[in-house]
Amino acid sequence: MENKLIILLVIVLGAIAIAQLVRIYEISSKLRKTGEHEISNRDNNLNGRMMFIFMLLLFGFFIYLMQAYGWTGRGSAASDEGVEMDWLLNLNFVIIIAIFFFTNFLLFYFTWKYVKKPGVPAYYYPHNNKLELIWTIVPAVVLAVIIILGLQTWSHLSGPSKPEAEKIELFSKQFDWTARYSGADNTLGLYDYKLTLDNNELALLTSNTIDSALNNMFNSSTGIRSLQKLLNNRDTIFSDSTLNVLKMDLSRKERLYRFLTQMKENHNPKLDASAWDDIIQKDTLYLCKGQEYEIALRAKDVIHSAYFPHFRAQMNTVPGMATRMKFTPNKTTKEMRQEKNDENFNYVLMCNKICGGAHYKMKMIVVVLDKPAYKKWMDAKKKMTFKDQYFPVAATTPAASADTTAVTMN
Ligand SMILES: [Cu+2]
Repeated sequence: MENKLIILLVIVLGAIAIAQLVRIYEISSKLRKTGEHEISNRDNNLNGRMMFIFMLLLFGFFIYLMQAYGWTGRGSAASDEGVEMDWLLNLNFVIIIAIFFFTNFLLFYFTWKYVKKPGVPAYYYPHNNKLELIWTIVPAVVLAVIIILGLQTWSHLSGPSKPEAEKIELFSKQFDWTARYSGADNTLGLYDYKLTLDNNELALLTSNTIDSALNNMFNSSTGIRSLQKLLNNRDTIFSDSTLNVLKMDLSRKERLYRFLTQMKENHNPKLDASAWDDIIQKDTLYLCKGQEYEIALRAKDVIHSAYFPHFRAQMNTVPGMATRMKFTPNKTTKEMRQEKNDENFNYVLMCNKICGGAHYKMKMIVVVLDKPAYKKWMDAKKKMTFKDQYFPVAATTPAASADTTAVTMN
């Protein structure tokens, strides 16, 4: 509060001071008997020279900033795709910076060199076809080169990944990330949002998870059975509005139950295996140097954006829509720590879309390991698959078509 008052005071006093200075100048020029609009040669020369000095300061400061913050301030890329993208970005910067220096040099140098001199009239130079041609064709060619190279890079970076790419899914919700590795078969199991349960946060689709969802829909404390019981209970009298809410809830759950029954009928149990061996990983995403990753992206609630600044990779995650990206990390965390001379450095996956109140902390640490270390980590992880974690007793082969009411899993 105090600070704001002082700032306001400084602004007001500054404005008054400038007004007073202008007044003094007006009075003094009246005393000198020259009009305010007549600018002396001395003033002209001074302004011309100051323009030139300003140019030197501007260029000096620009070069200093580039030095201080390292070229464009991004640090080195940590993926093959990032290196490619940085090359293109650097080319753009070289062009932009060269033009920046060239045009600003002309602007300030000419103001100084062609400062008004007594008795020299301004040179009238209305048109030059050659010049017009040059400054149309040169930018057109440069732009065409930038666009063609850009399209090439974009189609390469967004194109399909190689068959040997490891498949990972990133599941986003307010406000965290969950990774799902595709396991030994390198195939991500299917999913359906209607199967979302506490023991199936990612809504993976298997015979057992369908049963589990059916069971929950029917038997849980807020399930169809208890709702029916409540509504049929003659001893309890509900108000009309409560009755409406209960009936709507019941009909919604009955509809979902029908969907789930259909899902169960149409489900091919052979697909279970691809979901059972998936590995669900929270908090830290482990990746392997030199391994290409094909990342499938999902959102549960609102739009998020998966942003890996060091890999130069970013893609929106959209509810109800499958998006993807790919990249190949090319420096381990250890190597990057050495390069940056920072023992605490970590790669990071951030949400780059304002997705709600705690958006700012929606991130995941990313650790890039070398091949042996990654294999060791993965081998340990393979002992705790989705099945091991949540459905340890479930059948791996075509599930016995369990009677839904007999399933005791909650
Ligand atoms: Cu988010």
